Amino acid sequence: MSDASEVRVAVSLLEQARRVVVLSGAGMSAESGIATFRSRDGVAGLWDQYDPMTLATAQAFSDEPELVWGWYLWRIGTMRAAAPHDGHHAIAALESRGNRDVTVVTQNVDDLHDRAGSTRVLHVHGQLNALRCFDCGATHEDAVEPPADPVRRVPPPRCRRCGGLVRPGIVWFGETLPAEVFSAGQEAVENADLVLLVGTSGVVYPAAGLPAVARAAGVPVVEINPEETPLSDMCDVLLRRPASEALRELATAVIA
Ligand code: BJW
Ligand code: ZN
Repeated sequence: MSDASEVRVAVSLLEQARRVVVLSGAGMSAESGIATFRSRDGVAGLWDQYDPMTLATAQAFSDEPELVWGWYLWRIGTMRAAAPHDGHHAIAALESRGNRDVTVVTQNVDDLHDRAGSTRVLHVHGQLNALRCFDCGATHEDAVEPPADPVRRVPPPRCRRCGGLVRPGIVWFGETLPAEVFSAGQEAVENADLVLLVGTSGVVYPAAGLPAVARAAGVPVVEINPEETPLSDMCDVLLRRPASEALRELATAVIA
């Protein structure tokens, strides 16, 4: 199919869909200035020699808490400075303008979908802002401030309950996803009329298994990603465009 006819098919699927699920990954936030995991574009000099995969583990935090906390504090600062783009707003508009239920199942640990106005956002990999104790799990409510000039090593805050180290409330490799959040996402996918798969490389499980859940339930999947992914073959429509552009075009076409 040509690009124009792929867009026409996607618009027609969206027009007929009452229950829409958006599965988003790091590419969704890229145009807001948040670096993806598997491309090194846009990563600040201080961190450009670090592979996020080696920092995003409980073992790394145990071994080098100041390095890992420094990285997350930098990312908290980046997230606060970022704003939702047209694609986030388009998803929120699909929900607020029209008779559609829209569920966002995001692997992203930022809050850009929420800040754009989407009201049903399932954060399957947790949220950067939700701090908790590494030892006892208590939530940590004290505000944290990223340093004005980024530094590599920062001691993590201490838990008020047990004195343990405070960690970001996200899901590291080898950790289980929040069970209720993930099963709500699975259920939303199974019961959807359409799934929009936006900006994910589709290599991290179990989230990468959700398009197959859609496929098994007979739900059409539209992939929005400038690059091919291991999930492309199971998608019904491929929009090889940046998220902001493709989502803006789809939403404009279906919102009266
Ligand atoms: C654009 C764009 C633009 C660019 N517009 N697009 C089954 C098989 C094999 C392995 C496993 C399996 N089940 C579990 C595993 C192990 C592991 C895993 O999946 N490993 C694989 C890498 C092989 N999974 C886990 O460990 C998970 N836990 C688990 O399964 O628990 C059960 C268990 C416990 C113990 C033992 C065994 C099992 C947990 C996974 C947690 C992932 N955590 C991270 C870090 C979060 C914290 C943080 O933020 O630091 O989550 S890893 C990182 O990858 C992050 C992301 O959410 C995740 C996915 O990445 P994503 O979003 O796809 O981003 P990228 O960068 O990869 O891709 C960006 C895409 O955007 C690209 O395609 C671009 O082209 C595109 N793009 N610009 C649209 N403008
Ligand atoms: Zn504690």
